[in-house]
Amino acid sequence: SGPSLAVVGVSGAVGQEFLSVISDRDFPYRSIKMLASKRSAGKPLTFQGRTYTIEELTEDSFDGVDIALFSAGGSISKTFGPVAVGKGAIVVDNSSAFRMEEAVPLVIPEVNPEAIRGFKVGMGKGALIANPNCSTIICLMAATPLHRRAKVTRMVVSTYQAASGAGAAAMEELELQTREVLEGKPPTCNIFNQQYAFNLFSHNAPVLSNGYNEEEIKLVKETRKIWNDMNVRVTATCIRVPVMRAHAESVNLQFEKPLDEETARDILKNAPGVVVIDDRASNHFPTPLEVSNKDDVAVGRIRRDLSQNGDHGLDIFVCGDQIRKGAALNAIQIAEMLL
Ligand code: 2RA
Repeated sequence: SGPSLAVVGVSGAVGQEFLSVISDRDFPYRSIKMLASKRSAGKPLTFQGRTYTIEELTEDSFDGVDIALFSAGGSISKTFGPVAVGKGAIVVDNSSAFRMEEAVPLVIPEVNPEAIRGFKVGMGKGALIANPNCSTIICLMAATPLHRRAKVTRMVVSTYQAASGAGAAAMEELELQTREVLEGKPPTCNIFNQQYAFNLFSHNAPVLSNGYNEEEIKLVKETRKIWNDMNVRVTATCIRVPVMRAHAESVNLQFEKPLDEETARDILKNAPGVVVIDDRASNHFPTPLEVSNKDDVAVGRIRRDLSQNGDHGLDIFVCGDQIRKGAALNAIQIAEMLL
């Protein structure tokens, strides 16, 4: 029983994580189609004891599909998302293609579930729901519970983004370069145009005329849409760091109402999908390795922003698995809300 699923981009890092999360959460499905590019079509794929053949994504891939999970890049979503919707499927799209469209809900289930109230499998028509960018999800999982209490007026984010955000090939290249550098060999630079191992650099997304890159602008725009607050002031600096699959983010928050660090810590301890790691005595705070392959986002370094007067500012440090909560888990949680 359950919906008929399609996974678009099943060979990629997020596509594979969709399957892991479906298994981990016993997501119910009547059938599941494994869809990918021509390059992967025909290959066998074993999932939950059954062997599937990966099918090439075509316009006919969505007949009878109830929920289509997309993570195959923006152009595939732009081309095939509307096709799937036209066939009556509800598309959960991990790309940025439709996130800022007025009619498209941009959803983090713990943050703004009301954005997809009424969306249900079998509601008689297709729909498209957008999964936010990973750095947005990870940041807002921690910032939103505080925003709900004291209303964030300004947020400054510095991100330390993992290789996985640039895909499986970037993770492989980081590993390869690390070996090469340790062996005194020149690093292989195919994915990024500079050495990644033992280095860090400004995020590889295109840089706009205002000097921000697209990753930073996503954080600004997606935060405003998800919080439904066009006045909140957000700025960001997104950096790529030599870490495999979990993003880290330093977040400075300015509030309309006072919010002291003890109250903030209590709010975060009770926030869904968040775990507090904030042990000053042992200097133990969130790390990418500690959140990798886990569902929860970890937050720590919770402290009053001493550059602000009174209790109107907080600094926090957040880590979250980019492939899981940053992409696949969030999408499956959205799909669970459609059942
Ligand atoms: C990145 N957020 O980390 C992008 C990919 N989703 O590069």
